[in-house]
Amino acid sequence: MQMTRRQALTLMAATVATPALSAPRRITLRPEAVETMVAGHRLPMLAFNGQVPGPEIRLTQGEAAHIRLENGLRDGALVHWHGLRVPNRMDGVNVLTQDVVIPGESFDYRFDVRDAGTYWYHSHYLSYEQVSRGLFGAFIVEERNPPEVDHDITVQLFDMLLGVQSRHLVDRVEDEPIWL
Ligand SMILES: [Cu+2]
Repeated sequence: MQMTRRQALTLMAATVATPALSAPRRITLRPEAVETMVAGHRLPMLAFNGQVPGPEIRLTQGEAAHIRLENGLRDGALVHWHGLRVPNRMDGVNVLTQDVVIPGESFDYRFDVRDAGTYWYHSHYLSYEQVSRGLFGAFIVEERNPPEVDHDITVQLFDMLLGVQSRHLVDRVEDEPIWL
């Protein structure tokens, strides 16, 4: 069966679209350890608000972002707003722009979203591990006067390389890799 591009996008949206937060003006992101079943493998993941990818953040151009990071990890945490123009102290880069948020502590990110577009947010502390375990999400800034479209959907693609015991290769780099 031939599929149109729109049909394919709709199908993909049904499987991977991430729910938007209902109250975007005051947002809390809480990273914590979770276990997720993927293709029969129980994987130790890290999730913002219990979900991988994290919740989609959707604001309107010119709006103020008030986003509290509550660290529910047993490790440090930070959030970097990839591609967004933010004040340097809000950029979420360990050592360079802020101290890491220790377990149980929180940090309030405050910035105005100046540019409409499709962005993402992600951990910037031990990101080779924390991002690859799931600490990332979509950040959409809508135009003040958005164009008319049939559908506006978000699709995020994410792959993981696992070892033979379903261990993430961050843990066991000597494992023989398998592909999901
Ligand atoms: Cu980035």
